[in-house]
Amino acid sequence: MNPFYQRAHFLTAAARVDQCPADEGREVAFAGRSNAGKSSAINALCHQNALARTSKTPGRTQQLIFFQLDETRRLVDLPGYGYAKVPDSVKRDWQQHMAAYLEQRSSLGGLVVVMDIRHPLAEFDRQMLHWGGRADLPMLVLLTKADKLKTGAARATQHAVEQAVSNMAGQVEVMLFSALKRQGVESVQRLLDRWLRLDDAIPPAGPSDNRTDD
Ligand SMILES: Nc1nc2c(ncn2[C@@H]2O[C@H](COP(=O)(O)OP(=O)(O)O)[C@@H](O)[C@H]2O)c(=O)[nH]1
Ligand SMILES: [Mg+2]
Repeated sequence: MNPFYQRAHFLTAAARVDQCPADEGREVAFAGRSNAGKSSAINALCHQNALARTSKTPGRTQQLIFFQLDETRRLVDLPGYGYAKVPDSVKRDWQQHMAAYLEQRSSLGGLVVVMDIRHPLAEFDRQMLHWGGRADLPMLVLLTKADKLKTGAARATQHAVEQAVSNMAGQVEVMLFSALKRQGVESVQRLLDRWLRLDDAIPPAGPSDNRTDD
């Protein structure tokens, strides 16, 4: 258990970018198509069952949900949309808001794009990675529901996605994750620590002045 992420709690929801909390401190945003497993991933990372509501019905929420970690740090659950049947007006509205948020938000320290490992790099995901790259954000592709594949197949998908994103602009990492099995939780937390600038504040477990890998 990581007590820092465990203290996450709901802060506010914003229907529009100008309703977001003050652009201060540091935050990390999570994006993903509905049903990709985004809420489950946020819950697993924060060791909570119902922080971000999970649902078997692909979502309707079009809000940015802010979770407070401490005085200056936040996680943000970005709105996604379903597989098909989204009216063009909704898509356009969403695109305007996401582009504006990713480009303008100075407290944004990184972007996590959550993908169902069985359906990675959909149009939605590529769009997010494109905007994240344009905004010069460090990014993480989180291949979740890894428990649905055998280890070899999961690793093969990870490599294929790594190949694909290496051709895109920006710094993108790719990790395997399972909310169900708690796979990848600590690796993601370590990355978020960096993006949230926690690594300076929290001393490592061992001696900090003479770290070598021996
Ligand atoms: N097997 C498995 N199922 C998952 C995992 N993460 C999410 N799910 C399931 O996928 C569905 C959608 O998850 P949810 O977190 O609500 O997706 P969201 O719409 O992206 O927030 C739910 O039925 C979850 O139980 C996982 O790691 N493994
Ligand atoms: Mg959700």
